[in-house]
Amino acid sequence: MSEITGGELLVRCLVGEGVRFVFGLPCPEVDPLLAKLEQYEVRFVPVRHEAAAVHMAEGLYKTTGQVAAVLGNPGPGTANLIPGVITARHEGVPVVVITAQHRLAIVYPSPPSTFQGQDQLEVFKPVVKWSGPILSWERIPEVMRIAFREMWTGRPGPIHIEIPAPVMYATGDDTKVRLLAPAQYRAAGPRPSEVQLEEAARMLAGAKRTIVISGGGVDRAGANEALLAVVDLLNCPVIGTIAGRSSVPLDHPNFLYGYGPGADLARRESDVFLVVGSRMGNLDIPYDKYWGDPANQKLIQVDIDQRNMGVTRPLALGIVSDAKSALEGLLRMLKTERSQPKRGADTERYREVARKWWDERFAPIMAWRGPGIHPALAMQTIGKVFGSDSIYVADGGNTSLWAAWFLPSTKPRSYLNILELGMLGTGIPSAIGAKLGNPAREVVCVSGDGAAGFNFMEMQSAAREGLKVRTVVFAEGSWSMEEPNERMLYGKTFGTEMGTVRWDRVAEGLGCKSFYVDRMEDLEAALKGAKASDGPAVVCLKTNRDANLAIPMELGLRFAEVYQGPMG
Ligand SMILES: Cc1ncc(C[n+]2csc(CCOP(=O)(O)OP(=O)(O)O)c2C)c(N)n1
Ligand SMILES: [Mg+2]
Repeated sequence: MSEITGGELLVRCLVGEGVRFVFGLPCPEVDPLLAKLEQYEVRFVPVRHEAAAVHMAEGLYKTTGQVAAVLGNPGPGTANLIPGVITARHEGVPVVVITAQHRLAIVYPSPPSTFQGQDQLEVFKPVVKWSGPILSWERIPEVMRIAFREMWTGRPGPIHIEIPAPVMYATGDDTKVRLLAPAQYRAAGPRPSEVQLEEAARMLAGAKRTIVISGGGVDRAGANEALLAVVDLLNCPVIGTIAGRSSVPLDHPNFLYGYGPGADLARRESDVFLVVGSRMGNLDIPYDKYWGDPANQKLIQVDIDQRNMGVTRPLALGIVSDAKSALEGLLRMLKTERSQPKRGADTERYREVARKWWDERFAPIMAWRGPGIHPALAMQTIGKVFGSDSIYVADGGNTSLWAAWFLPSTKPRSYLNILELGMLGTGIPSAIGAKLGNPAREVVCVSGDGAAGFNFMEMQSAAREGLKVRTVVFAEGSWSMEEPNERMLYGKTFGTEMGTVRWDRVAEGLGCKSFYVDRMEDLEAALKGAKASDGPAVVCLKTNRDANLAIPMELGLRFAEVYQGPMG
């Protein structure tokens, strides 16, 4: 028998769930937990803003599948967590949000006299999957089990527990509590039924033309290999959704870019769709004009969450399942189907349309010779220097569009962008989380200068923690993405002018290696310098403002339809 604190018991629960990182700031109310982290080999990473703590957890999870915990002190630290938590909720990122609380005699309700007092449970309820207090030492393991069950039910997301200081400091006999391993209190899955798999295989094998659409859920489930095996067997086109960019290799022979006429044609001609790990949200413009007439199509959708089924396109068969087991099961069934589809010719026809369209749309950019630096060409150079094995984190407005189009194909789980909430400022902290989880890999954050400003101070966290994160800031000095609407409707801009920031000089002050580039011919050397730095590095890239605004018209219009619905 030994007496342990509530803080230590909580750490044991976290470790049992695979938590290896805690992000946040210290405060007396959580010190019993912090004091024990090292003993349990959990790394505490202090931050410069609590929202960034959650974005770090997001980068770690998206690249490794590991869940982290974040901390907020009573009052302000907890309030600061909220933008990060909302982002995680939208992104389907599981995070353990731990908020501290004062002694119970002064909360719920907090009288106006309470310093840093707020009834935090009510603030968090609408933004997390589940929220609850732990009011006694004895209940810590049980309440954590409730929280983790909720976290992993359906689409994952943040859960919130609140622990008042007296419970953190309370001690109890550790032989009196039972800690259960995850498999002892929650089931794996959900799994597909054999009947569902048979039906899906029959539909696919009997189709005239099939198409596979791969969403971010494929990355999250580690189902990439199984997905490609199904694509290879069907020899049909595969489209990655906007959020699922790294779920399929862009250089796969069956890959089709989703935002152009090649993919439109493929979708319209297909009579059976297999959609995996995607809600077919507005960002993928799931409108009949691009996706075809649902009356002629059968949609098979595989998703971890019932709530994502048939949201924008009607279903023929919905399979609520973990993507990996569904695809592995489907592969097994397809192999036993007698009729094996052969569709290579169609795929090549679509790819030819896509290729021609792409080359025409981007020809002016490829021919661009200045003045200054074009963000698209800069992205290509970044890809050349950092290659296909790096983890890329994109942040910003137009900057993140150039990134999506011109950064290289990546490995699974290796292209991060906040594509559900579109929260600017996540890039740098997310890259830090990614680097913590993948110390041997290069992690490169490309960021708009607007986006960079939100959490740039975290580059100091990277310096302090010795993390070789590379950040390239596209510093044209504007909130560019907001300019076209102002110009079009009012003939002028307002509020988009940002002023000049020398991000390299700021970075220097934060303890990073820094580079400034305003000529294309110097870019490669600066990037190589950043890559060779033995600490975090920042490249301030002065790009051409007009070039950053010159999104090809047709693509710009498609993005407008994300917001406005189908036009024309
Ligand atoms: C936190 C947040 N505030 C505002 C917006 C709206 N918004 C979307 S893109 C954008 C401009 C981004 O500017 P920058 O990061 O410099 O990228 P650029 O468009 O200039 O390439 C803004 C303000 C947002 N998505 N997130
Ligand atoms: Mg900008």
